[in-house]
Amino acid sequence: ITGQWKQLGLVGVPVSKGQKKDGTEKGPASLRDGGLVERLTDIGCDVKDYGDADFGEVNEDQCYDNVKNPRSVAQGTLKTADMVEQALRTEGHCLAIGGDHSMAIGTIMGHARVNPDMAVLWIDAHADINTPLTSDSGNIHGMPLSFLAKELDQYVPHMPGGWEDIQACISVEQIAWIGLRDVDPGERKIIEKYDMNAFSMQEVDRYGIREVLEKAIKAVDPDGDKPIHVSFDVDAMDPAHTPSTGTPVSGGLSVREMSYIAEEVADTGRLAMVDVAEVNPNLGSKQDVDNTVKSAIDIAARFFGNRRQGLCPPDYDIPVV
Ligand code: 6HN
Ligand code: MN
Ligand code: MN
Repeated sequence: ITGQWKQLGLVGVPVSKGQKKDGTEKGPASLRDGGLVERLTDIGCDVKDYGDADFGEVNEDQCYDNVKNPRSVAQGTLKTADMVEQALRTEGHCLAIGGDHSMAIGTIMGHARVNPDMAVLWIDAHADINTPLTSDSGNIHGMPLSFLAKELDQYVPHMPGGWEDIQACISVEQIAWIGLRDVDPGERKIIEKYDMNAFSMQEVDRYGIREVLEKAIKAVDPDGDKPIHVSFDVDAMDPAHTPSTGTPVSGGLSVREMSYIAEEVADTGRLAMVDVAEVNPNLGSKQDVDNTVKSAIDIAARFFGNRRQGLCPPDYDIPVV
């Protein structure tokens, strides 16, 4: 048994306040309506849907310096963390569907309560490690890793409205990126200063996806014994496949490269949790939205056991005439 026939908790994270475009709050609904649960069930997953984390409404959510909507994001993050923790403790595996990528503050926080030594694969066009002070946009979805990495604590201001309860829970060594092609200067500085494991599209072009994935996993899980958390931003893929996303960047991962990542990570047998972030059904044409939802569901299913070589349930018998 590789990745399939898994007990799986599903958690919706309908956050959109981590960036400025409305629509990502409908990401979880668009993935559910697109048939996500049926697809996972079809490949043998036993899915328990925990519903959506409550992001409610925070009135009077003033910026903190340039950081937008800090209280709304913090409060939803704390709820997300609790739901993810519960799903992981009960089901053993969890799929979190967003939501902008600020969702990962909560999912990784919740995951760290269960598996503090997890390895994180961050599959994204962006590094998402701006601090509130290096960020030009003030959008929290570009900052999640700066709140999560202990080494960066000194660079992150203590914000009000729930952030008191959000503590860095992983180390820079536990993180590897794949797919980068739009990295801000402050982010690049952090990557270099902490000698972090960053594989941009240049490395994908130089080594091919096989070697890049091998290097990335070796870097964060050298002995092959750590639970793996994949944070998959759909903008890691080329916008040809996932156009309905807030910050598309051309020259992304192909369906084949992304499928390979998902199949190989599933094959490790150590995949604990996947985030699917940045699906925004408000952006693009109906066709764009359908394509984006389909790509996201296809890849999520691959992480949890669907393979290009085909699948056969363990009790299948060839019908005899
Ligand atoms: N994402 N680096 C840019 C920023 O605003 O900090 C873009 C971030 C994109 C975040 O796609 O999850
Ligand atoms: Mn991104
Ligand atoms: Mn991202």
